[in-house]
Amino acid sequence: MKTRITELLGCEYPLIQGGMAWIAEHTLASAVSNAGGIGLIAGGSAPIDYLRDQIKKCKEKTDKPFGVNIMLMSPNADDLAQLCIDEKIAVVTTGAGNPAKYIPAWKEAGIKVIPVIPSVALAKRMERAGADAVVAEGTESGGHIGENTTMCLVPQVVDALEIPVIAAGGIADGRGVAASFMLGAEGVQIGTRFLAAEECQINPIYKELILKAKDTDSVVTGRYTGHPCRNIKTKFSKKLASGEKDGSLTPDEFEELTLGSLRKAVQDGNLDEGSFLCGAIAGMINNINPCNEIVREIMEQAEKLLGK
Ligand code: TUI
Repeated sequence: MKTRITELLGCEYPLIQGGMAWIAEHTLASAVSNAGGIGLIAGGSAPIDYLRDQIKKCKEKTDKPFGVNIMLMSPNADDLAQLCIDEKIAVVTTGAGNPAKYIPAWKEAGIKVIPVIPSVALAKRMERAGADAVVAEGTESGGHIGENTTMCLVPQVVDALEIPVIAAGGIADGRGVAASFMLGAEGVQIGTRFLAAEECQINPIYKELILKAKDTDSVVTGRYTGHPCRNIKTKFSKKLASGEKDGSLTPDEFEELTLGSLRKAVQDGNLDEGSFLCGAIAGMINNINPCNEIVREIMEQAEKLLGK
């Protein structure tokens, strides 16, 4: 399936793995790239030495292109952005902010730049700033989200831009890919489906939560802090949601409770204090499979539906 995205990134399939903080490390990223997509290593809030080591290990596991996601709220974002240049990373995606100040240097270094955006306004700013493509991410996504849905956001971003658009949020099989293409997207970004990949290194308790999730099992917490996040319903996320709703948790108390909660979920499987981020599509994910099977199955189904 050739689009401007496969051409831009030099990959077989127009499928990018989500740059999930604490989750997207070299084992997962290299497996997705080896499967013909674009794997991403998440910089998250990691120290620079961690990301350098992950990039080195990823290069050892794949000779295909892979990328790095820069989470712009990270205090280390400047250093991680420079590391991508030093390491000659093929593609950088960004989240949770406006990456305009980094784009000239990334472009100068030959890096393909793909900001993740939750609105048409930001998409237009990114195109003007020199982005090669954007990921239009709907509120169905896991983690830090905007308000608009994939179905509404993607065609509006497609209409507003000349550069290619990658759809994200609520896509986990070939039907989602085909639907995204019908909306005008030329690629997809998929996160939650890869939580149930064999190569995904998260705590088994996290994978079990994804496999058991029903359609109604994700909840958005933290709107009142300005950082809304979609996660799986657990005792902890329900406590956050009710504290937010009834006012028994102030935004500051909420932020304090969630500090470090991604690591507690991903590494420790801590159901009492961990934030298990996941997209609203988790209810459709019922099997653990290797990345090459996941990617092949999704793309074969999409190609069939699109009559290719
Ligand atoms: O970034 C994500 N998803 C994430 S980041 C993350 S780690 C985190 N931890 C605590 C608080 C916040 C994040 C977990 N999940 N997705 C891409 C995304 N970007 N979604 C929304 C945005 C976004 C929001 C505002 C992008 C740009 C933006 O711009 C604001 C501005 O400066 O104009």
